[in-house]
Amino acid sequence: MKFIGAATSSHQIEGNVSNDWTYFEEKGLVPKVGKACNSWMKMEEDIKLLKMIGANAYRFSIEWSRIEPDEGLFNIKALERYKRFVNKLLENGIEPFITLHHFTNPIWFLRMGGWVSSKSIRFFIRYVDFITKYLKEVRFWITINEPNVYAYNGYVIGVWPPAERSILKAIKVVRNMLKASSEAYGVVKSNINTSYVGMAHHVRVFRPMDELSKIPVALREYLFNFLPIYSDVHAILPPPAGFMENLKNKADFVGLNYYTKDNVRFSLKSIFGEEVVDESSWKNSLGWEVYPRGIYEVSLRFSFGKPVFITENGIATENHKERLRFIKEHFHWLKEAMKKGVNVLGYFYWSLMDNYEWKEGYKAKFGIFTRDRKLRGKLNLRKLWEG
Ligand code: IFM
Repeated sequence: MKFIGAATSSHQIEGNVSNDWTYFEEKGLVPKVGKACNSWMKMEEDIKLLKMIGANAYRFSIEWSRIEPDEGLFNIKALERYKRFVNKLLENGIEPFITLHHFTNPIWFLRMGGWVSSKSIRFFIRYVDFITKYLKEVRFWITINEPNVYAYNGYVIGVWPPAERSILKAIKVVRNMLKASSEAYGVVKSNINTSYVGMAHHVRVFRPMDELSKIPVALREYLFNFLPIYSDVHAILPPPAGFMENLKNKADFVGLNYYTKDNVRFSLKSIFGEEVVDESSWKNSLGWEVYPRGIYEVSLRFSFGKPVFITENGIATENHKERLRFIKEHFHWLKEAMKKGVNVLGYFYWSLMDNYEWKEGYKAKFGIFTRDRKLRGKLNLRKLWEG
């Protein structure tokens, strides 16, 4: 495997941001982020951490609200900060993988209707153009992270900003994000012709509890897993996000964020059925079932013949030995997928250090390092992969 490293996102680690999440913090919807890991001030220290774990790649995101705090007004100083960081990574032999959108938005963007509005595409493209004209040394770009999770939490169950509950809006959000990503692909390519561009998709294994439960599983499988990836790799918008219309560009690779398996039972209360907890299974500290074989299943099912990056995979635990076991078992199954022909080019552990886990605040400990950058126990990703 060529690239091995860890992943983070701007809102979760940088600290002192002002965006739609901090706006909804004030309304009491989500926990306060505060200083997070203070990475905006200490980015360079994060490079030392990456070297300690044998990483040759780092996936992180750019905070749109820092770059364009007011509509159309770009903050070049903020972009220079990222550029210095990128160059430091490269000097240290670490390949930067930049995510352009990882859940958070500038407040003005939210006021303009956010991702529900069709104007969102134009706004996003302008921002992407500004970034990629300037950061030409970066080859690997992830346009948008987990549109399915973003739309579900923000617009279906309303537990994330902007706290809406409308299936119709959720569909518009997914549609606009997929269109924006496809257009962004063209912009990145025209600014950096050596670039490699795709999305990061959250995928789950869904297990039906019995024959009848195959119905809600099929629905989840289609809407949550299949639709965004299919659209990304084929440049076609399937229903209900579209009418099979063509998009502008196809992704170069499939990025998969894999964490867990949901056991699903048919229920008259919801077309999506209900989740059933398997008491005997291995779970992370948030109660998510740990199912290492799943990384094999999703890689086989969703690679669509494209190169694959595991853009996220991780466990919330404070137990170092448990984290080691988690990584080893996922590596085992990833190698099995490669034996079956999946072209896996890279793996990113989530996360480099404990950080702000959205609705859960700071209680989930996904980090190899703690929030104050202490190593939990010896861990070298490259050696674990090769061993
Ligand atoms: O922390 C998140 C990340 O922002 C997106 N993917 C899942 C992670 C763990 O929940």
